[in-house]
Amino acid sequence: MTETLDFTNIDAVASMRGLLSLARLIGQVRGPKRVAVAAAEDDHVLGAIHNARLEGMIQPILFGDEAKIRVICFELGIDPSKLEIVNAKDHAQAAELAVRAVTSGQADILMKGLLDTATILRAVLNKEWGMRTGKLLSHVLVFEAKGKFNRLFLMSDGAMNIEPDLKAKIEIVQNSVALAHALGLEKPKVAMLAAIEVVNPDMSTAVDDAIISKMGDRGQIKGALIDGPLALDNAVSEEAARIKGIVSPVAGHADILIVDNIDVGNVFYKTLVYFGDAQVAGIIMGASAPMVLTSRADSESTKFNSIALACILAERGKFK
Ligand code: COD
Repeated sequence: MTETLDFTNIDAVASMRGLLSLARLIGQVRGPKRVAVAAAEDDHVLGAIHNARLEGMIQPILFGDEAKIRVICFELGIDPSKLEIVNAKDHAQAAELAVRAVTSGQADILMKGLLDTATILRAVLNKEWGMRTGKLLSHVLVFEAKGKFNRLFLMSDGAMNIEPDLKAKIEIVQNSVALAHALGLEKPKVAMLAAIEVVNPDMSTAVDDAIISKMGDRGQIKGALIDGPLALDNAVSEEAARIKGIVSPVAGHADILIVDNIDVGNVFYKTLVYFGDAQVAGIIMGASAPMVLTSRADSESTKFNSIALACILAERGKFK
């Protein structure tokens, strides 16, 4: 059985505010949802898929190197006769076939397997047969830092948008807020992260943060309380916010952390996992179906949690 999030570790305050734990949400998956996996020839991917199938959460269709998939199934003790496997000659074809399975209605969810992130994202963004909706697609990480905070956090974007400009950042905020709403948090608190908590005109990203914060105040971005720039400590620690004298409903209580670029977000995400032992799930929002986008080196439990998150979003029809 895969290691999943602890069902008992639910902060009563967070629950009252509507933000359940990821584990409790996983327990709400009704399933099964049909998942198209691109380049499934990977043991963590197949392990997670197998466990999710046994839990009744998913019905997978595996695209990729059929011979390798069968060998890995054999090594893991998985019966391949229970799986639909479609051979693909290379990663690009596996990505295209998996995306087409989603757009043709054969699958409800897309999942990245053992291939380059850019390869599958280019397939998703394909103008003729991809999963575009006219919105910006962005990655949102859902994480639980056990022993430190008894609530979920969302962080974006550490995996898709490389150097988002102001317009892209606004959509990144909106996609994260949509995910928080889908998870039951009615009015998430969004912190626009920076190295400082004052607006320094020499730091263009902090200026963007201040603009987005003001757009939130004016109701131009709805359904959330937004503040920034905020440094990470002031965003999540009441004490740090108090010491700095920051008066803000978001400071010390942020649910959503927005970073300036992919490098900050990716290092943040991997620091959580490698130094913080956090439980995480990752998803692409804004496409025509939920997409599970995890790193190739991510653990089986991260992949399982991400599949469960995608199932919940597919069930609720809330992913764009
Ligand atoms: N949402 C919607 N449309 C988009 C997005 C987006 N996030 N990004 C690009 N597009 C559209 C553009 O408007 C344009 O029409 C077309 O796609 C091509 O745009 P380019 O030229 O910017 O796209 P690419 O193919 O050069 O790059 C898109 C990628 C997503 C591949 C690129 O941004 C990328 O490599 N991102 C990082 C992925 C990665 O390596 N992550 C690693 C961490 S796991």
